[in-house]
Amino acid sequence: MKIKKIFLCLTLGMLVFTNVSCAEKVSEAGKAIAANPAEEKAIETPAAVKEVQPQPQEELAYLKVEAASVSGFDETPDWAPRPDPMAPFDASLETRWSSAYKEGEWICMDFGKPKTVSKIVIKWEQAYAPSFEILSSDDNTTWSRVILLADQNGGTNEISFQPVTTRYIKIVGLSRVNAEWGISIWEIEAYGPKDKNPGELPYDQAFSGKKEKSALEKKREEINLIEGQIVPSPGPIVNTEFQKGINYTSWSTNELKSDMSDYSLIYLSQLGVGEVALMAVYYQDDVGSNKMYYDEKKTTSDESLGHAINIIHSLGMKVMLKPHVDLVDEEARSNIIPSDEWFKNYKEFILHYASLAAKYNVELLCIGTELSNTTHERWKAQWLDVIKAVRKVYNGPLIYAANWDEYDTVSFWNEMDYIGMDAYFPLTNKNNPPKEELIAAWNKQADILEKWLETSGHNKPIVFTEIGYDTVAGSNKQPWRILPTLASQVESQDEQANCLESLFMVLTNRPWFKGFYWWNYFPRPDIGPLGYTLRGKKGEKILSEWFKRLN
Ligand SMILES: [Ca+2]
Repeated sequence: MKIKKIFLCLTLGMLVFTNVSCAEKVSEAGKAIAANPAEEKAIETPAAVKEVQPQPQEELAYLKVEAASVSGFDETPDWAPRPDPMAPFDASLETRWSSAYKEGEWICMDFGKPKTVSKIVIKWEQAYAPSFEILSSDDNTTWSRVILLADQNGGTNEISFQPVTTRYIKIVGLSRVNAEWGISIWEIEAYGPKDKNPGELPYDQAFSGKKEKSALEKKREEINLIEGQIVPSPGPIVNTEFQKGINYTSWSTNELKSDMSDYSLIYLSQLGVGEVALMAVYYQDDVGSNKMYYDEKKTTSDESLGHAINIIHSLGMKVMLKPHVDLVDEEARSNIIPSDEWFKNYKEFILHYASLAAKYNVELLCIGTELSNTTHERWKAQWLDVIKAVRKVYNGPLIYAANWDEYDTVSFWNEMDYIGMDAYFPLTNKNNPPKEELIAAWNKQADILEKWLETSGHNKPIVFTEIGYDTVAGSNKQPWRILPTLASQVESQDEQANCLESLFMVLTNRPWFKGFYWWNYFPRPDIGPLGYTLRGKKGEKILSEWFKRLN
């Protein structure tokens, strides 16, 4: 974890500090400003700033926060954590505050009475604020600026300053690392001189109920990864095996090597998950572009993938590596217009991941996802060339993830070990249909697939590389859709659970069906209630019961 220490002290009424290189980054302290700090955005230049060595550290007491309030909450259906202003004050890196997607969002902590504060620690989620200010107030109305910081890099900020006696402290985001996001914080800790804060408990005792390590933390300690070593596979995926999978999705560089991700993978292994699909996402500007590229802010790094694969293998689970191409303009990847140049670049992209799969003992490689416009007969020779090259560097089985409306035009199924489908087939045209109707719908769909296997002559097992339903009423009607907004949706854990149960009930009886990968699970445990994830929901019990029963 990145730790940035900022020491600050007040000399002759003026801020002085180290580790902050330019004068523009800090303003004068103690200046009363507007009650709505978001309105004051200008970064002030102090008259004079003198760098000094940090003062010797006093013994500090942890200052317990009694209450908190925030300017707003993230309302994204798939991503948003529970809207709890106290989430950054619970000593848990599994809970966080995520703001509305605006500038100037703030979180305010209330100590319940005046306390003397000299240090704030902020543990940012990946949506950090490069510039932010810390304000103090005695009445939650009139605010004074304690410090303003710019050019920060997220991770953990440890901010020390001359003690201020205050009941309220507010942290105001002044910029966002990604303008498409809000700002988000796992934990905030406040400290002050021990002699000025009598009666405060040490941090550990303030959260004595949390002192006990969680089962996930204990299990993580048992996993001993040695740097540079690659964990062997627990065994190949064989043809007779029912793949009990989930898609484990991250759209950021380092998330898959975080402790949080390790805990989530342990959690998944305890549910009975047998296979974890990991994405590697490259970006292409639009459907007509010939080139897909690694995005340094969003593509999961090879190091993070390697770490996650090692953890998954340590837990006895297997891996499907599933590279994706996402379009920057958010058009569907199924509309990509291929060319020989596109295939040349695609081959390079997929060979990179074939090599990574070989290196880390990955059990199944998906050579493409929902590239409908590239997989029909017209481009068969190009795909055969890609597949031949992949087989030279990777010995394990291959699968292609066809979109639900694409599978019958893919020209290279004969070269695959499995027929993969992202199986977002519409089931009924009703909200919350009775389970019997969902079972009937799945039987009808299974018959269609069975007939297609017979008539096409493809003697291969089918695996659903993706299948999933939002946790909302009507999710079975168009399971592929992306929810527009939270506000217009009605939660339905029942419909999601019934869709999953009927899938199990029907397809486990079809001998050609060899499993599925639920879309989706996140490394974060605190994902919003309406999305595809099953974490903590009714459907998860069904998933776990069936997974533990199968094989
Ligand atoms: Ca927390």
